[in-house]
Amino acid sequence: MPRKPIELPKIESLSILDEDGNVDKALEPKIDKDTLKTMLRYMLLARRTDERMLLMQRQGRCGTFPQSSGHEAISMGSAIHLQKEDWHIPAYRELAGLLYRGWTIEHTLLYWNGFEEGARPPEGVNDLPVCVPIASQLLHAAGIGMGMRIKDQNNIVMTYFGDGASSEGDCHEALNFAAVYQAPVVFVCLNNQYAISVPLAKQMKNETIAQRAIAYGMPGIRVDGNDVLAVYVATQEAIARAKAGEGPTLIEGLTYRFTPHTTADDPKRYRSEEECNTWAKREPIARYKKYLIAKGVMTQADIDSMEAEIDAEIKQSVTKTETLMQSAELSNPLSMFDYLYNDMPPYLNEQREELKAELEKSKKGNKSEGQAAAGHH
Ligand SMILES: Cc1ncc(C[n+]2csc(CCOP(=O)(O)OP(=O)(O)O)c2C)c(N)n1
Repeated sequence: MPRKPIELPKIESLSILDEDGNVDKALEPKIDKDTLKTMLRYMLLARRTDERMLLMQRQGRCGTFPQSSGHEAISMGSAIHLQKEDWHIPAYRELAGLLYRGWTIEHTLLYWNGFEEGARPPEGVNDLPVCVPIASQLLHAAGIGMGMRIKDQNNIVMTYFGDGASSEGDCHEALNFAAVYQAPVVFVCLNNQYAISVPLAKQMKNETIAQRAIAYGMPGIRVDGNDVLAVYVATQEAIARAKAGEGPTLIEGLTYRFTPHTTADDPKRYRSEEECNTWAKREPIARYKKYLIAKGVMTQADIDSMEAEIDAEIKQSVTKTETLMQSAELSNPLSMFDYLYNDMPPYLNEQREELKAELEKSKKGNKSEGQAAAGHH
């Protein structure tokens, strides 16, 4: 018996808008002006919120925060296609898409300050909240997609994960199940080339993440993740396949994290300045602005006033949320028990009662300390 090569599908890479803002006319998608502007608006809103969150963390006004600067094109170019009944299932660097889906700056601040209310989806969308346990959201996405297929619903699931997440067992199980059940799921990998300090080459031996799609029996593509038009096109094609009953797609967006992993990280210990500078030139928002101006969709003055509006919106939301965080309803630590179970297991009930008693005791203690202090004066 002769040895014969097995023919496998080819994996493409796609780039439409280069880092200088030049567009490949043959590949340029037709997008109406309002949609083009909306994409810029949410990319900018995410970027400015991200920068503000960093400042707030440094001032002690916010907990540890994972910044999303640099990831806006992947998030926005894909989320823009979603209808309300579709599912948006993020990890934690999809701020642009979250804001577009109706999650607010208030949600963001509450979530990263440890308030459960920040994980409550806005009215009218089917989304899941930010997910920090790496790759666990992919199983939810696959399961929801399988459910849609069983119920014959014509919606899709768009889910996101990092390059590090792609080495988790959960990711493998989700991709395999989604393929076997032809679930309408678009798996979008934000390949920013590092899992905290671990570079991609130390956790996988293949050239691209997209090529893993072949092994699962689904289409895969690598796109320039800093090119919102390429992401737009690849996700549009994937959604069309999912809606036609042709199952899931794996999209790898090659990008870079311009910031530390979180506010608790120092990337200088594992990345060179030269590398950061090279990638800074490939940043997604600057090239998109150039494109919009060259196309006559917006002027620089239009963009400036959009940015000013966004800054005012952020300022207002921050003030409102900080007031809310002082309110009695939100600052009650007992609320941590409220959102896990419908019928709480007895051991958690016990813990709740214990905490309640402790809180009352310390409240009384504070009062008498206060009285004692007042007495001294
Ligand atoms: C199940 C699990 N294991 C470990 C961690 C700790 N952790 C937080 S972020 C991270 C790296 C994730 O890297 P990647 O998937 O590439 O996403 P990125 O942060 O680069 O966007 C790890 C290991 C976690 N959150 N969840």
